[in-house]
Amino acid sequence: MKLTRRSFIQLSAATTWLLAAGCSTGPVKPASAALIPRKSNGGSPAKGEWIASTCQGCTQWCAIQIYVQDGRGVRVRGNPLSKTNHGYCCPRGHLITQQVYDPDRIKVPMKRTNPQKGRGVDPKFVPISWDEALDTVAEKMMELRRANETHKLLYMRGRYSSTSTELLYGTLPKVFGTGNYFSHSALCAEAEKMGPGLTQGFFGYRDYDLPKTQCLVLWGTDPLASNRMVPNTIHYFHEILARGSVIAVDPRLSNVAAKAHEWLPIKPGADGALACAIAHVLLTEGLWNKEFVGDFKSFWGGFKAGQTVGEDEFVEKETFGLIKWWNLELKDRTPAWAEKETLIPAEQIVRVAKMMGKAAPKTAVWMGPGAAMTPRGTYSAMAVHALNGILGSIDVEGGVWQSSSAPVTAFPKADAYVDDLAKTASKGKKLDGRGAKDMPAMMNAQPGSGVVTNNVANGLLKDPGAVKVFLSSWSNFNFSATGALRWDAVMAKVPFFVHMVTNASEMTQFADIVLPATFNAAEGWSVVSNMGNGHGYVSIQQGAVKRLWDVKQEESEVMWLLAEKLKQKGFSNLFDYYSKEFKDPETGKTATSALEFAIITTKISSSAIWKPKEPLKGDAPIKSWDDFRAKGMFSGPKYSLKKGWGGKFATATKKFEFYSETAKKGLLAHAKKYETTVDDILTVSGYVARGDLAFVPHYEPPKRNGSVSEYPFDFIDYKSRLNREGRSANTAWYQEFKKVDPGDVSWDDVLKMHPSDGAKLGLKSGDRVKITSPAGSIVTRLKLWEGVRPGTVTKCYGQGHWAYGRVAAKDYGKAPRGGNNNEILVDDYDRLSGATARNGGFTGVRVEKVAA
Ligand SMILES: Nc1nc2c(c(=O)[nH]1)N[C@H]1C(S)=C(S)[C@@H](COP(=O)(O)OP(=O)(O)OC[C@H]3O[C@@H](n4cnc5c(=O)[nH]c(N)nc54)[C@H](O)[C@@H]3O)O[C@H]1N2
Ligand SMILES: Nc1nc2c(c(=O)[nH]1)N[C@H]1C(S)=C(S)[C@@H](COP(=O)(O)OP(=O)(O)OC[C@H]3O[C@@H](n4cnc5c(=O)[nH]c(N)nc54)[C@H](O)[C@@H]3O)O[C@H]1N2
Ligand code: SF4
Ligand SMILES: [Mo]
Repeated sequence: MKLTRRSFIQLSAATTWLLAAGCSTGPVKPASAALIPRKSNGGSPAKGEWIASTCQGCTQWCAIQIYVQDGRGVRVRGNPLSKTNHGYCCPRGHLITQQVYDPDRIKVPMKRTNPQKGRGVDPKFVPISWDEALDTVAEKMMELRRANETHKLLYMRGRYSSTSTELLYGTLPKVFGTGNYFSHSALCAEAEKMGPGLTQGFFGYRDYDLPKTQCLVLWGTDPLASNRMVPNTIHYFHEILARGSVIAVDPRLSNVAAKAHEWLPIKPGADGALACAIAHVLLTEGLWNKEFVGDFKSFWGGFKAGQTVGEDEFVEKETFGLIKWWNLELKDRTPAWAEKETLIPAEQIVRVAKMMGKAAPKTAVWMGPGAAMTPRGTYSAMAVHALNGILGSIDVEGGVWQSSSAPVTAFPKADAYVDDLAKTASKGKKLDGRGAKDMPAMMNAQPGSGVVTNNVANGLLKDPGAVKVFLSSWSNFNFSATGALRWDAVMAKVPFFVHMVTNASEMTQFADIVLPATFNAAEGWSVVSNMGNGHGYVSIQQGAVKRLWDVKQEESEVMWLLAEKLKQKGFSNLFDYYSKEFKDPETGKTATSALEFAIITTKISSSAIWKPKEPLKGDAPIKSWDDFRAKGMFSGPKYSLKKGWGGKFATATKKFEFYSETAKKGLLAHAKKYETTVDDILTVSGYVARGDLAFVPHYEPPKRNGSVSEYPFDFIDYKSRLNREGRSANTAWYQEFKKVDPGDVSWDDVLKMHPSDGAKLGLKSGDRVKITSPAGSIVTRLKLWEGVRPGTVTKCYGQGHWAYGRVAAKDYGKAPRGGNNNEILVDDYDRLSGATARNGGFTGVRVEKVAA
């Protein structure tokens, strides 16, 4: 492996492609014509083939195909076999070609030569070989092992590719010996899972029977543009509009709100009040679903505003605690009361509730982060999701389903390779503060089990010596995390930071070693699984295009090479594990190179599909690995209804819980750990509920950072239709088409304000304005827009990069294009889940004109 850098690059570029195309695994076969119902137009008259892959531009993880000509990817479409995207990708899928060929990608490993670190400080990166880069990383890691302080290794992942992430996130910390490994999921949408979790025992993302839904309620989400299942929503949305009703609950005129029959521009953070008022109307109007919820024993029974009901008067069927919920919370939640909290007219609340009730159970309430990723979001997520319970739409035709899955083979166990040092070191206290008295983080109703991603920065600010070596991949917390400036402060102090990414974005500016990553959707190897439209599926990533630069997949290839280096330096456990346990399911052979290792792991994960022990239900059988590569995906059978009915919900009572014994169990356990009461836990964690209210969905008034007098506007953040999470802003198409986001303009970043507020402040469209919150301030352009209510301002997330590349930043490394919302959004949490708040107007801002 002694090569000059130049010959190394040439060699690796050539062999990479040869290996990817040939290797021991056979050539990539194009999907056969019979599989392709649509006419396959190439990008040009030149010959090419559609190669299956998986898009990871959002969490739908669509099965796609890339049209490849002579190794170069030129077009993208949905995999025609997909039952979830129907052969189409959303607009972001098409950005893949620009992202993979982004001229600003990191092309070779680099090391920092400027010891000083900070925002705007030039790292003075110089190119180095992979050999030198990994040698340096391994040496730093070995110093930790020699000093018995392996827990001072921190690994944080941002986005990741389904199965291969296990080799990094799952096994590196375990075998090396650190408990300090964290996923980005608490920045993502964890609070949302608490809604179905604490009522239904299902802590996951839901599926919706869009082909059969009569009434679709889009609550705090805009799935024509973001959230999950965008292509499926685009596919069915017009049909639902034509045959039934669509209701959007969003403080901003989103894409779905613009097309919906009813738009409820709710006061930010007041979702719990609206949900409870709708529940109140459904009950007082007799519109609850009798088959799911049950009924009064006597003909004379009924729900009357302000009046309690005796628990023995009502017999529930699939649910638990309806009467407790009514008595504790709902009886006083009248539409007139809710109008004051939500600013939605009482008559509209009644009208919408009746629409929902009449279409039930074919009413699907699609709850998204807008109602959940807020400081008290657990309870509003519960309240919004519980409407599905009242409507009986849980697990029925036209309703809301739990997820489906298709099989994936687990990797061999690593336990035998975990030594005593690693075992002891992994048990230490975690840097994210999960399970602290004021941070119950009770994912799956288990206190202390949820990750608190954004709190790692606070942990490090308090104890800068806690980490000596920090590895991170596919992440950009200096941009993507609220209170982003904290990350600038933290990262400037980390002694040794290794970033494994495609682009030198904000977080990379603090790196000591930069390892150029494959752009996984086009260049990586992995098996990705997800579900949608009633089917679970698995889909392949198989290095569809030729790699132009000296990049490696961090989750597999880099792990192999790093393990090799650690072995050379005296710690062989990781390499022994990878090289002995991972066997090609076809040939039984173990890997001899990094890329072979990546391919073998992909084969292992997918072998459940092409080498099943029992015939699989679902798509036609996949006959072999080659067949799987050609087709690229496999979908399981259609969702079977009423999964949880008949006492099979995974809750404490096995019923759908309107009174959550599940939440109670978790909260009592947490209180016991601190020898205190649930009331005390809720107080220190920032919730207002006391007593039994803690266990039912209820209204918690919005928590706001910043006083109304100093910061008069509620700030609303949302995702761009073109954001591939934080990763597409450096493509010209992103900038050029930015105007597709309602109210936005191309190549710019506008703060939108209601014209009446503009008039009051003497501001007009085009003015440069400073937006200031308790966390900081950013400068951008103003646009007066009717799509937001007075008192609320909104700006899309995604712009404001000061690094990332020459398109995204105005002046790379120095000046941003627009402003990053995360520099003004306050670092705050829904502490019951540990999720970071970004919605619900929890940050107050003021807006002032500055010189143009
Ligand atoms: N204000 C605000 N903040 C948000 C959000 C929001 O809506 N508003 N959304 C939040 C959500 S839901 C999430 S999930 C997080 C995401 O935030 P993060 O987890 O931090 O991930 P990204 O910002 O998407 O990742 C960016 C980095 O990944 C690198 N990269 C791109 N493609 C690849 C690849 O294929 N492989 C590797 N190894 N690296 C790659 C790029 O160099 C880039 O710097 O952001 C959160 N932050
Ligand atoms: N286009 C696009 N799609 C994506 C992604 C992407 O980056 N781009 N990322 C994927 C990822 S990682 C995730 S986690 C999901 C996230 O799923 P999304 O549904 O995209 O989540 P958010 O970006 O948080 O969107 C919040 C929505 O809630 C609204 N909102 C804000 N405050 C409130 C409030 O107080 N009440 C109500 N009712 N609504 C409010 C906002 O206007 C916005 O429409 O999206 C995935 N899909
Ligand atoms: S960005 Fe999401 S919805 Fe769009 S094609 Fe990619 S995975 Fe599918
Ligand atoms: Mo996310």
